[in-house]
Amino acid sequence: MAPVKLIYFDVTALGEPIRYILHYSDTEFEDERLTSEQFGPRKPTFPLGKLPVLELDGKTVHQSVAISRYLAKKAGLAGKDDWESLLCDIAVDSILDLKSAFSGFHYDNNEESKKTKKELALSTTIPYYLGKFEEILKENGGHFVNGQLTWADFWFAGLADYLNYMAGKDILADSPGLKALKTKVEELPAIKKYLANRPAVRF
Ligand SMILES: N[C@@H](CCC(=O)N[C@@H](CS)C(=O)NCC(=O)O)C(=O)O
Repeated sequence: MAPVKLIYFDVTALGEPIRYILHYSDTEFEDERLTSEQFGPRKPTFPLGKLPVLELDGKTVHQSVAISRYLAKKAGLAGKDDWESLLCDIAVDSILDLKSAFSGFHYDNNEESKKTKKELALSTTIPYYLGKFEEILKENGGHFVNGQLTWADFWFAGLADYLNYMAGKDILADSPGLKALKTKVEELPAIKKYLANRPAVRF
């Protein structure tokens, strides 16, 4: 069988949840991490010129959420029926909405509007989402979906450091449920081993 390869940048961001799922499911894979210099000439070779990209079964696929959902189904991390699978999708899309609140200011090159957007996001949208997520976790035994570990938990835990990096602070300081979930995922033996050996990352 052709080897599995994940190609992403040498950062966490959209690649990290996929790495978590691959490690958790004990999938042997090459974790290729490109610098921006290495990415440039290879960009046209990727399906939409973007990363992450996964090579498996001799095929190349892209889109981080679609890749995660596919791998999660195979790993038993996508809920036990169609309904729970929908709940996982809702949670991941909501986590990505939260991420958009951060990228909205972080990638703004105008220092003045960046500052205004950041202040607004950190005082309104971000606490709103974190508060809602805390409620969901309380109702679901500390997980996003029905008291069980799913790929939604991996998405949150895998993205959290990137969100902290964009905010420039610990955004989970007042969110004990989310903090505990992040720790729970990081303490899973396969994830713990991966994190202990992970190459140095900028975020
Ligand atoms: N919807 C895509 C977005 C992929 C994406 O925007 N990737 C960024 C890195 S996070 C990228 O490849 N940027 C380089 C470029 O667009 O040239 C996904 O979730 O995979």
